[in-house]
Amino acid sequence: MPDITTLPRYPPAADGQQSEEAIPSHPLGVKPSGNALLATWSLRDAIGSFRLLPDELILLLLEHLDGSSLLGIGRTCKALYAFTRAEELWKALFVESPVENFTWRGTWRSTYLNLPASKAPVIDCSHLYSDVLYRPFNCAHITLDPYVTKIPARNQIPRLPDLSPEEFHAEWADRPFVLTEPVKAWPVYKNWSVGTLLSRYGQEKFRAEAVDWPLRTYGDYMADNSDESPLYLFDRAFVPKMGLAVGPPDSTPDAAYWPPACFAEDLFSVLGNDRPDHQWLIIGPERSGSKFHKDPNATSAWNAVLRGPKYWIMFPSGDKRPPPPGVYVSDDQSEVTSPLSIAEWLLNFHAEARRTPGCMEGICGEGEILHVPSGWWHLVVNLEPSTAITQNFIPRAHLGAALDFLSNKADQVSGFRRNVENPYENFVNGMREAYPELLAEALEELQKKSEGKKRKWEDIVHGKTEEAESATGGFSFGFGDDSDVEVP
Ligand SMILES: O=C(O)CCC(=O)C(=O)O
Ligand SMILES: [Fe+2]
Repeated sequence: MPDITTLPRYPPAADGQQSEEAIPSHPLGVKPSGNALLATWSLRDAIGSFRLLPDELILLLLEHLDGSSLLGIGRTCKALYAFTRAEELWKALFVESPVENFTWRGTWRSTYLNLPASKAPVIDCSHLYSDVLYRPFNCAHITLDPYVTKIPARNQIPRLPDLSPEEFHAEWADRPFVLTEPVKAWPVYKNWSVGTLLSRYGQEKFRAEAVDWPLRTYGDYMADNSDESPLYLFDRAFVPKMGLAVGPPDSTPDAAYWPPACFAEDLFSVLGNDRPDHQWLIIGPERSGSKFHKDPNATSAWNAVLRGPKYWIMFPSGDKRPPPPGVYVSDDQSEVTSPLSIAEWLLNFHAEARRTPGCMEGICGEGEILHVPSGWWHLVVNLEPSTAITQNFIPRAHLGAALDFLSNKADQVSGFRRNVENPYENFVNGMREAYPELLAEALEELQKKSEGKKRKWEDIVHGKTEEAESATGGFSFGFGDDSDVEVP
């Protein structure tokens, strides 16, 4: 019987053919559902009443079982055994009840059961046809190359040696770019490697999504896992944990790193210790990364790669622009939904994204730093095991956006300590003291924007005012685009 190894629902992207040899076969031999069409029988025939349920539902039901029940049901037949090998089940069990001392054993199942990976039974499930079981395996093994090479010239994120603060504020605050020079002078760029970090901080715990693991354990995980969406170390407390000094080298002689001059102005610094989280250490294996999102509180960011290049794909946002292909947002933009994993997004949406106006793409290599302007969507994937530092900041060009966010999206404001009761008020007070002119300009800009919206609302409800009519030279009913109309 021929093998249909490419899933109909996951066709190779038009710009990137996945060769069949690139993806090894599933460890239990499970095949994509399409193969069932030509099969004379299936392991699924033996699962009794479960046959009536779609695979997704079987997996959902199994999510309610504890470890020993999963082992038990897995002994009843080969098909259910294959279902109980789904790594997401064991990852959830492990993360729900963390243990203090454990050894990473290559898979979540082996780690949870504390058994050597070699003890996991290899049972032939080659007569099971299931996209639900095959998909995560497929996504964990696609080659990234087709997606991150042959970037069309019009999409290429500009690359420059360095920028002065004046150049940045005048021309670049709204544009992504890569700087190739400043990070090369950082001691952390020169001295950090996985080896040096492990020997100095191996026992120190760092946050990786929902778990806090010693760096040594995370290193073991990085070196040996087959996760579709690898656990990503993202620690906001690394500066005190690692005892680092951060600051300009002239005033901080033992500085480990410092923001490049063009990013040095950060208006959130007026909040002192009451500012929201703003610096993170990011470590992850190849294929780890960040799904599409915009950075918090309308901040801009820089992301400096110390080891292992990152591929970035970015889109501007705005009232009249849809989110990137494959990304869905709720009306108030508070909820963002996109496909399960980065690999799944690449397989299904990358080709369309590359053709979409506004798309910017690039690779930020070791010793380089990338600028994420306020409000831009971005998806990032590590092309090799990677170490990076990121910092969020408010440049003067985006003060208005930050004030607007803090005052009008108060429910989406994030990263402040719980005892900071009114971030907007604190920020305005701090700005009034330190930069009164900048604050006045930004508030005036916001006032104008809000009057424009009010006017538009009035126009919709009451028809255009005479003044507005004469300005546009005629009557229009005004329902053409109400996407940015807010009730005053
Ligand atoms: O390096 C990455 O994965 C990107 C991080 C990022 O986008 C963020 O910190 O907001
Ligand atoms: Fe981000």
